[in-house]
Amino acid sequence: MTTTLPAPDPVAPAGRHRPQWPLAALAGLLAATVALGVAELVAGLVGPASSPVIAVGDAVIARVPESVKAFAIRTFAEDDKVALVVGTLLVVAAYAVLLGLVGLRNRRLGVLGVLLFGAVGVLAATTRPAAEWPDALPSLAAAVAGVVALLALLAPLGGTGDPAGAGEPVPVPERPEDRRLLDRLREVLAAGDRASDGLDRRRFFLTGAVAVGVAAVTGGGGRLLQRRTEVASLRDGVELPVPSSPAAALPPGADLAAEVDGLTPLVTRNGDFYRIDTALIAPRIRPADYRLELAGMFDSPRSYTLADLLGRPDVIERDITLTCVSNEVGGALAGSARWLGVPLAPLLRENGIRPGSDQLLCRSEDGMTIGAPTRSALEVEDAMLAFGMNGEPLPVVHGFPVRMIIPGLYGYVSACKWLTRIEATTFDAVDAFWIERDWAVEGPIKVASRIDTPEMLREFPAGRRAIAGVAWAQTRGIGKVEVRVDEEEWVEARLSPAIDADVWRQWVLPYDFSPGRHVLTVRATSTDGEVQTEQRASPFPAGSSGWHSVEVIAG
Ligand SMILES: Nc1nc2c(c(=O)[nH]1)N[C@H]1C(S)=C(S)[C@@H](COP(=O)(O)O)O[C@H]1N2
Ligand SMILES: [Mo]
Repeated sequence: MTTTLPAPDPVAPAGRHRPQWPLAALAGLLAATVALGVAELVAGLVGPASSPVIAVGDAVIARVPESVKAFAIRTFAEDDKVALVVGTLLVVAAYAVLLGLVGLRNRRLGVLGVLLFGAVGVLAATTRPAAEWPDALPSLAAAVAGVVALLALLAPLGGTGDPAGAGEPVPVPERPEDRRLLDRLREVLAAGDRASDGLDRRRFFLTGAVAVGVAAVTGGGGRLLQRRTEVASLRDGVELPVPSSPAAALPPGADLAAEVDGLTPLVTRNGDFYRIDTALIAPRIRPADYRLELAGMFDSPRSYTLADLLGRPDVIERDITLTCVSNEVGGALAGSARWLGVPLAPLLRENGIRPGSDQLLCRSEDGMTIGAPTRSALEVEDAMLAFGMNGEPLPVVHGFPVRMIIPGLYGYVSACKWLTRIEATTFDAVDAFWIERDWAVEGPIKVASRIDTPEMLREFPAGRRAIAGVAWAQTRGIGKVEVRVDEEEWVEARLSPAIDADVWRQWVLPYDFSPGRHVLTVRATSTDGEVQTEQRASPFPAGSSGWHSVEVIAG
């Protein structure tokens, strides 16, 4: 009868060996760093959105439930994308450590793990709406580099380089002298392991240093390449037309922010304008390649180049406040800009838009779909295709080269950025992206007001001080803003001059603060008499409502 003993475990050898698993974990991390570095380099050649980190992040955004998205926007505000990239990297790091540990025991499994990682990258990069096959290259290159790096880094650590024989039970010889021979063999092998320990470490750290170098050079080089392909420089070459219908110059003193510290400026600078979209990397469209395609329920749909749009005789310039449906009461997801573009209605009519269409399904370069009501596009004054923002071509993150703007509708049902296609259709026929996710089909902006200053819970000297903020009711205009301090009567605030019904108005109320805590509340009324509702609603599914209230401290 033969009994069997387990083979000596090469990972946990007997004796005074220092454990190898921390080095194996490090090997996994370094291999991942090399893989990501190489991926960035190839992405530099193929296009930034093909980077596996970006592609996986994009894929996550497209698939997470609304509640998680809302949580991310709430928690990280506009850093939500940074948070996602950091989160993706943390998951990759944890997976890399695991692969290092698994690989130490079983190379084949380790290699398989790296290939799986590459496959996820390939899948994410090639299933994006605008994907082309070269988008798979960064992930493929990353997988190859990852395998090479992992094997090279694990080699000095020993372990089961050849999984074929390792781990299999060795029959225990029946003759005692054979058994002694086997034991002796094991001792010699273990001694050899110990003797080579220092040497192996040196080789490990040398290999590790090479890995860090490779990762730094490829990653850094990739970043540089990616920057070189930026469209930002092309944007500078776009020459904006002079509007045939310019916006009136702002009257002197129109911007009350000049007199009140902490009040939101009347016009939001492009760099300060809130940004909400699902694109980790904003689509880069070369002006010469741009086409706007009309499709669906038109009698004679055509397509437009950027030059076609810029060259139209009916260019308008308008001040409009854009608002996000995700804005919380008192939130900052609203901004005002001077937009330059062509009015939508004549363009739609020229192409023979059919009366049966009630939805314009707008598609962006990155595959996003935004469904705007056809009636609003035709009837809301100043609904436009915008190509200019505050005197510049649209910034890349705000939709360069062309986006839609419809005053009075939240961005998710009107403001499609990187707009490449307008399909005249019906709401019955198709659901746009956010509607599939159960946001309201219609998104009229609710009457809203916000207190900017004094800031919540930041102590200021008691005495006279301005309470101030902004209020908006696009298409109707703000007629009145009232402020209540503690349980006192509502008092009407002074408003900034009315510029256009589509722009917010600043409001200011000087107040004598007694020392202590005070609760300030604001409510606005539109020019057609709708008082901002006190009824609280959260942003999902049709926009937040309720009065903005802050507790302040006068010292
Ligand atoms: N292509 C595209 N367009 C988009 C979005 C998007 O995710 N993708 N988000 C919309 C939403 S929800 C809003 S509020 C506005 C925000 O525009 P901004 O980023 O220029 O402020 O863009 C809209 N247009
Ligand atoms: Mo939005």
